[in-house]
Amino acid sequence: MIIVKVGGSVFSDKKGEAENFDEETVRRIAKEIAEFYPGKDFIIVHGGGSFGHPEAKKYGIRDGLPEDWKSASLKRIGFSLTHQAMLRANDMIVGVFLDEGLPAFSVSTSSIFLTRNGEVVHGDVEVIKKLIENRFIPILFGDVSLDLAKGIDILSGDQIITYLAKMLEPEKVIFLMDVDGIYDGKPGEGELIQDLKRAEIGPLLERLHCTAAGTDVTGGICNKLREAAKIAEHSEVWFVNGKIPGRLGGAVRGDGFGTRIAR
Ligand code: ATP
Ligand code: IP8
Repeated sequence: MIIVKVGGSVFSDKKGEAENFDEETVRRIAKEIAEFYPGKDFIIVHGGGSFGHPEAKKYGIRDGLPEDWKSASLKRIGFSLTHQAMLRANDMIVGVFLDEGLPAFSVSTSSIFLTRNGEVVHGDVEVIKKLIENRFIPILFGDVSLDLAKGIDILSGDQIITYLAKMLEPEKVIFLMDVDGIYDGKPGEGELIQDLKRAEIGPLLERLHCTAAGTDVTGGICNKLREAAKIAEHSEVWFVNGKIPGRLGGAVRGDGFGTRIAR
């Protein structure tokens, strides 16, 4: 089984207008997956991109539900609007996969996961296992979540993958991003790291100043790297450029160009 994260930076321009969607890239990703399916099982998890992040930020979903009724009422509306934005992204992605003849099936994240401060504490993986057994391609997504500590929160696609990797022990996890992999510094300034060891992730986070919060509601590359360190206990991990044809296929075969964390 291979888990592919289609980053929000791949299917949309996160700095562009709200809900912009790069259909051509998603179609090419679906075609690359079709080269390996049904020989291999896939689970797709996509991120928020220009759909979930702006809404989540606007309504301060990560701050949880406040005590005061009036502000909590507005947050509840924002919680649902953020989810609806994610459903629209998911609908477009699932639509493209179906169009390419792949049996994609949408799994609404907030209906099967509960979090505590953004970390999964409960997940109904039985549904996902059964979908795989019946040869579907489940498509999950970063979403809002009901949270045991704060009432409500955001669950990143990256945290979902950590949980799935622990429960399902996939052969590989492939993160598709809009850059060639993980850089030792800012992309374009630092060097691309092709072989990353799990033990090197802590010092890299410090070099990338990952103690400070980023602009992304789920923490951007810092969150991804922290989760990758946990995922690598269960699976090989790749970070490749999802905008460039063939990079996903290369990671699936194992001879790809990008960053690899061996198990
Ligand atoms: P989403 O969370 O919406 O799904 P995503 O999974 O595509 O998005 P981001 O959280 O946006 O990923 O992280 C990828 C971005 O991180 C890239 O666009 C890249 O420019 C940026 N980035 C910053 N520092 C680094 C680095 N050292 N190595 C790789 N990418 C980096
Ligand atoms: O982009 C975030 O998921 P991510 C989901 O995978 C929302 O971190 C709703 C912002």
